[in-house]
Amino acid sequence: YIYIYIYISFLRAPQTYGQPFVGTDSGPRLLREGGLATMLTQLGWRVEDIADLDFSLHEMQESANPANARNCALVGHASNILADVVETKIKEGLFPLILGGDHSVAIGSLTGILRARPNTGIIWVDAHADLNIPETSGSGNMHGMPLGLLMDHPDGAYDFSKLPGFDFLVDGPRISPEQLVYVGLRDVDPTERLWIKDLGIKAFTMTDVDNYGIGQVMSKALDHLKGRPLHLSYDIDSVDPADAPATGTRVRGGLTYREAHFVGEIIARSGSLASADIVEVNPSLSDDDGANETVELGLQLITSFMGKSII
Ligand code: EXY
Ligand code: MN
Ligand code: MN
Ligand code: MN
Repeated sequence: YIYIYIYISFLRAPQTYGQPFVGTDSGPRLLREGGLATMLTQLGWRVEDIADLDFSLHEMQESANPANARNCALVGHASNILADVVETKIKEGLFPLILGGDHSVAIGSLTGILRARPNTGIIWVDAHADLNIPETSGSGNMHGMPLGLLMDHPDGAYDFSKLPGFDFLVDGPRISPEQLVYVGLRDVDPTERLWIKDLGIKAFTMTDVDNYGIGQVMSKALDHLKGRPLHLSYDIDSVDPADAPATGTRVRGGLTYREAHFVGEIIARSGSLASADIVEVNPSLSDDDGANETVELGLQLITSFMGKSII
């Protein structure tokens, strides 16, 4: 026999500065303590579990915290670190599994992924479009901006030289609209809606899930990205708050427990998944039961997209 081991590298990205609540930074620790490594080993993966990435930044100027891009120096610093680690792990032949943290971690993970594999297809499973930039954001929270900042716009991509902490992205990789598919949208801001239409981004909302069923939605989504290595960015708030209460921006009317698993299962079956993030688990925003349920859901979703099948 020849044994081929495929390694996953968990990258624990305890980022919480992309949104206003404390607690999102404990997501990675709880997923790990919940037995993630064992669950993945049982599926046949070899697992590399490195320590939490250290995103601390000791000196910061007041100007690095503008109201329209809160904590941008901290988010930029973390993104720069994560981008380098993700790029390195991919080039070493590992599958990076990024445990967030809030969704601003995707700025770093996508940058690393695109440097290593520019033609990656991105499946963004989320209640939100995360397509703001500081100039369009109503909240200034950077977890609502990862795709907006990295998207290549016809009138010019975002100019990172004006955003403290983001110099490393001035000539960084950009996402072209056809590389992205949304699944699960139900809370989209007016400018995000305009951009989705103008840029022609493939978007499957909850209305589409109701109309076609999750099976057809996913087959259309995968078809749109055919031939590309896939990155799955799984925001736990895509799932209905009944099953995922411990998260910062709950929106009713989300994916059911089974729909959420089906998304993972069918992506695993495509054989093209090459990297993933799971984000926005925040145990401090719910009672203990809700926190445990949400962490458990996160673990189960990871095993689904990493290849667990029912039989
Ligand atoms: N669109 C809103 C904003 O930009 O503030 C809400 C963003 C929530 C982002 C969450 C994590 O996906
Ligand atoms: Mn998100
Ligand atoms: Mn979201
Ligand atoms: Mn419950």
